Amino acid sequence: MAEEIKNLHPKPAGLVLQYGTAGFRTNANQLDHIMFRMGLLAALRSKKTKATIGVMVTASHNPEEDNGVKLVDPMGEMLTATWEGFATQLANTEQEELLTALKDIVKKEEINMNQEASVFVGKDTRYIILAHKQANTGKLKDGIHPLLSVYYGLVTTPQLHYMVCCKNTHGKYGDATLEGYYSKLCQAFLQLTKNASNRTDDQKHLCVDGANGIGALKVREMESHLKKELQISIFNDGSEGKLNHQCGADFVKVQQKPPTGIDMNSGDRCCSFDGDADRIVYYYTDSQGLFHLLDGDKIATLISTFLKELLVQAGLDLKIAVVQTAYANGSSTHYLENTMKVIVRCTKTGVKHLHHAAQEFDVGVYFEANGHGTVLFSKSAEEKLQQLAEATNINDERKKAALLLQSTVNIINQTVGDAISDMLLIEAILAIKGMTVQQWDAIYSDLPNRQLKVKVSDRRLIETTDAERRAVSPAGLQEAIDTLVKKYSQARSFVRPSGTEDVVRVYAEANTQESANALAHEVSLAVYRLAGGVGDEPKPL
Ligand code: G16
Repeated sequence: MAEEIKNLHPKPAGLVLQYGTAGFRTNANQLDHIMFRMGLLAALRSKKTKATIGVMVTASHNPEEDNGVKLVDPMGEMLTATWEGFATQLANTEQEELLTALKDIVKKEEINMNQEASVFVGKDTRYIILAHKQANTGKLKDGIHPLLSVYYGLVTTPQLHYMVCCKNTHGKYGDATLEGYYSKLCQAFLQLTKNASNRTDDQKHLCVDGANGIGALKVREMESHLKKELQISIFNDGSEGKLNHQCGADFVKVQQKPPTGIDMNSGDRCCSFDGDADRIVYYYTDSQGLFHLLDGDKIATLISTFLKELLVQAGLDLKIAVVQTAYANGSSTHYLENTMKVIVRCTKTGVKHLHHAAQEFDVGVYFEANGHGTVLFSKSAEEKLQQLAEATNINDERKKAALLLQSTVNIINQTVGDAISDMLLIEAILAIKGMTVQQWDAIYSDLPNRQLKVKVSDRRLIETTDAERRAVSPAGLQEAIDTLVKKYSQARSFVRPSGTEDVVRVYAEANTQESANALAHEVSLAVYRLAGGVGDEPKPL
């Protein structure tokens, strides 16, 4: 390992950063040494796995002044937990210890340093928004030998995950190019929508809020492949507004209102991506001007209903499950378990946790309420599907269902939640079922809910258990939450430290919006008082 790296991109003394829910995220000015060190770690991970590793430079839903970086493992999945630990250690090693810390990883993981490394690098539009961040790409490149890497330039996060998987499956998953990605997904979309009865241009129309991020650029690139079967009006394409500011999936979900910058008429079907296009939520306003949100839970319900019906028609006995987090609306869990009769699992926040839980089933549909999710098909489920689609001795109904399921597999980006792929799947399902966004919304009614953020001096003081549904520290907090929840009907509340922002998140739901707001506020106050709140006390909503 070259001695000269010792002095490159020094770490500010004392700065401590954590590889969080989705990599490192903080103000872009603090990331110089992180980019360099993650370049080095990616090269080591590649040598260890003898596969291509991805490095995505993004801070997704965070405000424009933040940036971040995360590593992508060989099958396009999130970095494995042990290596998240190495990433945190490496990030926090003081400069003079850097070489020793790297050698430690090499020793612990028994890495053959003669093994070639291969790294795919992508970035979202934060780089072009703030000129000084150009420097960060340079730092990353310093960590990875130029001959060992492929720079994809501007891509969405899920596109980079997809490329890594394509490369490591030697093209079996698809071509590791943007053109390959668009043509695989759009061909599947066109195959699926052949099964829809004639649709008007209005029915084919969708408004997309690009969050002023990369998603808008990529939807434009893809549009011609859709042959006008989906007609998209793009808003917040980055030409004017600020990234994620008053727009995008996170804003729409948390604020429960439409983004600014969108021109929507009552009844129009609309969706919002987040800054790096790995999340999507749908919405519309009704004739009374009332806003209706169709979040990750409604998306999971639509997709799992569609898949379950097709599995029955195809006569395939495959185990299907839906994976959610504590943020899932109580009504969605109730509907899935009691009406749809599917298995429901709850995991900690972070798609890496949902992804692993979904892998335990033949068909695992996983979605966070914030719109981050996808569907996983086990290898054996895909094989059974393939056999059925090729069978000659089955009736037309089974054959049709098998072919629809095959196209569904092809439209989905199984590596990670992907706003573009999810959008195409949802549009195809609505088209095939001849369903309006209002009919989809009416499947069940959400319990009113509210999310808030509380600033504390050290959010690590809050520790949770039971898939983040209960707080074990600080002392007295869970008891306070339990007492508050008892005051309201159909109520539930929990708190957890964010892994992407320096805040504690508070979630509350109850039978009325007033109660959900009041409960969220009271729980925020409890967090503020018992967990070292900073700044002003939370005010009632
Ligand atoms: C990331 C993760 C998501 C998570 C979200 C918020 O999303 O990929 O799984 O739900 O952060 O996490 P937290 O509540 O810990 O801040 P994104 O879209 O920002 O990459």
